[in-house]
Amino acid sequence: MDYEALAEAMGDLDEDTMTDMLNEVMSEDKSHAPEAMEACQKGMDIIGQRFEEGEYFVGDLIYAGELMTKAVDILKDGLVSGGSGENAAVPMVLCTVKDDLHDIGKNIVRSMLEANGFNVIDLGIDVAPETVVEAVKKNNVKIVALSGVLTLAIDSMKKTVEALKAAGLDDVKVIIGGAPVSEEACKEVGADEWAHSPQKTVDVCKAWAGI
Ligand code: B12
Repeated sequence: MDYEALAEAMGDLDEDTMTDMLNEVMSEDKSHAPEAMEACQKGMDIIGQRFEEGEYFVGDLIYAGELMTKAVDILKDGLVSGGSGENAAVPMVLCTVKDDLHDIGKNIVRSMLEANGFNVIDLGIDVAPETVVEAVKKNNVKIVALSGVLTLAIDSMKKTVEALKAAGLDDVKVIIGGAPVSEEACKEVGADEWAHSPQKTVDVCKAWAGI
């Protein structure tokens, strides 16, 4: 498989070529799904760049979102790692933080967590810190995963962690993820862990849950 060409097809918003290539990956060898996913993300970077340069518009971003959702759908079966269906589902909260409406990355992370034995309470997008606190209390959750793609999401993540601490929920572990997240951002936010890859998220959450 020519992953460069796949990234380019995504970057060009060429749905037919992208779909054909992804179906080919899945029919040949599902274990290559992560590489195909990575290529699609590279394609998303091309799209972001073209948007910044004024070549693409918001309508193109919306279409890109639909293409990425379709890509995840096709690749899904090849993205789950090992699974642990025999464990009772561990509850955890996941959401995209306040003022951020991006949810494609969050949805990928949710699929992988669910496939690995978590009962993911997905609060959706643009979620206020108080909503996270309420959900954690109501469901007696010990793990929270926060997603954000906008630079300003870091501030919302920080406010969410502060709200959890202010509510006395100090024993709740928080992992943050998404494009602007880094070691430095993790420290600033006061989170316990950070990740870009959904696989790392799964590993960290499993270790926290003891599964
Ligand atoms: C699709 C898209 C949209 C779609 C979103 C559709 C949807 N349902 O999500 C729409 C059209 C709605 C949109 C809107 C906007 N967007 Co937009 N969008 C994108 C685009 C092209 C792709 C994002 C994406 O889905 N990537 C693919 C996913 C799979 O990657 P990901 O989210 O990073 O997730 C991965 C990891 O980060 C990680 N991960 C994600 N979440 C989590 C969570 C945890 C806990 C963990 C551990 C890991 C993890 O796992 C994922 C899989 O590997 C990006 C460009 C880019 N290169 O990212 C711009 C981009 C993010 N958008 C941008 C902008 C500016 C906007 C708008 C302000 C545009 C406008 N003028 O209106 C609005 C903002 C709306 C808002 N308030 O949120 C900028 C952000 C700039 C910045 N740094 O702040 C970008 C970077 C484009 C650019 N280069 O300018 N956008």
